[in-house]
Amino acid sequence: MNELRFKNAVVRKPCKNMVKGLTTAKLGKPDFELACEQHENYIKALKTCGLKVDILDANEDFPDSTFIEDVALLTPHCAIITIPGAPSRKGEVDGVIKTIEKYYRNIEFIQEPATVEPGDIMMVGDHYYIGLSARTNLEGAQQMKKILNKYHLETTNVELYEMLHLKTGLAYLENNNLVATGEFLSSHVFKKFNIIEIEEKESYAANCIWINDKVIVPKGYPNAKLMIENSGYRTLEVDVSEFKKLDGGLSCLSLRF
Ligand code: CIR
Repeated sequence: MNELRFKNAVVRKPCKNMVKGLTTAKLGKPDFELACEQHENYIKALKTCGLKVDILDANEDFPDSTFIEDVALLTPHCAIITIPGAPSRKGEVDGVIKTIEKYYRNIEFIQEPATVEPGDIMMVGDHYYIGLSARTNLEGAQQMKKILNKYHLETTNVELYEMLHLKTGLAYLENNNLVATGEFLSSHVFKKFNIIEIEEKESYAANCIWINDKVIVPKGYPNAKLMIENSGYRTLEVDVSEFKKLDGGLSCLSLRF
């Protein structure tokens, strides 16, 4: 058993304008009604893992705003409000801060010209891996490091070559177990972990989430699910096909702390 426990999650309902969200997936436009249904099932799964869930209203001004993970990093010691790298996503954080203030006294802010999307940040205990991507720049990683160091938290930068975000291809399941796929399989940075290797055709399932010794996995990736179960975890499956159409995965849909 791991000593880390999450108690809370914040999610934001999908908006009708999600059909205009950023994507490279070429899977067609998401079905809004189905996305809402899948989002409700996602919330149920979070609750099954023992979390209290704050559900924010949809924000039609920002098509990608349901991917709430990218506007803040919530650590056990502080909250860090970020600046997304995608121009259409700047400003998404308004409306989230009020909820974060309910839970945090230490709130820090990333400042321009830095950009950081916490889809690029993976927490491993007191250590944070930060992906340098098209969305998170070096200035962003440096500001993150400075803030995290203040709270005795360390960082390591990881250069990204193909993936949208660091956690598009990685998920830390505690107890030194790391789910990985694609470009991260050959990265020396992650050699010290027990790697649970996800094959290319199921690579989408590398974005799964550990919550209090359970792992939420996307529906439709049986080999990945089995490998995670064989590593000793109970899994919960949630269908997120409509969010996949926007390059989003399970982790992107919530802030967990
Ligand atoms: C975007 O391109 O920004 C959204 N369509 C998907 C964001 C996914 N977020 C994440 O991986 N943390």
